[in-house]
Amino acid sequence: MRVDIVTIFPEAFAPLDLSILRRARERGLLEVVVWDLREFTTDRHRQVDDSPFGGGAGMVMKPEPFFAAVEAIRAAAPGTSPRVILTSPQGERLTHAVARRLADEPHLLLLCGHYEGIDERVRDGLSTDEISIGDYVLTGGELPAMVIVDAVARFIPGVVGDAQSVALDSFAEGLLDYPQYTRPAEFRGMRVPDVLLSGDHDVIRRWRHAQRLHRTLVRRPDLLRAEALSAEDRRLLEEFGLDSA
Ligand code: 9D3
Repeated sequence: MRVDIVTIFPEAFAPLDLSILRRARERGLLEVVVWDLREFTTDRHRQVDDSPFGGGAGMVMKPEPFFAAVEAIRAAAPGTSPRVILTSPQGERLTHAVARRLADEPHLLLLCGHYEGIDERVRDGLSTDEISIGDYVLTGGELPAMVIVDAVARFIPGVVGDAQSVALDSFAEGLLDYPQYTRPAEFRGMRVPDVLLSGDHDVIRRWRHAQRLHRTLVRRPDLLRAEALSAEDRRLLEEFGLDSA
């Protein structure tokens, strides 16, 4: 997958050179190109924003540099037609399902906004999608763009070493994770549950599943969909003393 990112802060994307994403890029599974929006201005002051028509506080990001940047990126990647994603607090909320859908695309182009907002013509004439990462206000679209790249990259085959961990991941199954332990078996008086030391893998599997259900019921009952629960799950939930969703 190719990902192009347009931003006024290219240095903010240093984290994409770390860890799993670095390895994905080195292996050619993911190609990320970061573009400086200011390079696409034509005036002496390299101005990317201006005051709003109609008045009001703050500044609005000008449309021309975004259009010029997207045109340059399209020319640099002929043949593919990118999804053009505007990061914005007003976008569709990023979820597991949205990330998985985007991972099927060969080319994503992310536009990072700032200030009070972006000229509406960028939204109308340039973007195909608008995505928010959650209901809180950030100072810009850079962190959201990195969150999107990270969440999407996990679904590219080969990026996460263990494909099973992607398939079984909390939100894929609609359940939170079970508690995990490693050595030592006792630490500062806190013991690892005996069942995990028993060696009985069938019992362990059932214990872990019950833990996931219990955790999800207590912490995130909104994730429990009745139709995704087996008869055994419903029995367990009743045993926990509460009704399922
Ligand atoms: C909703 C606030 N807007 C009203 C004037 C102004 C505004 C605030 C912050 C416009 C843009 C921003 C910068 N945030 C993003 O660009 C952003 C974002 C976010 O703030 N929260 C969650 N997801 C995203 S995606 C892009």
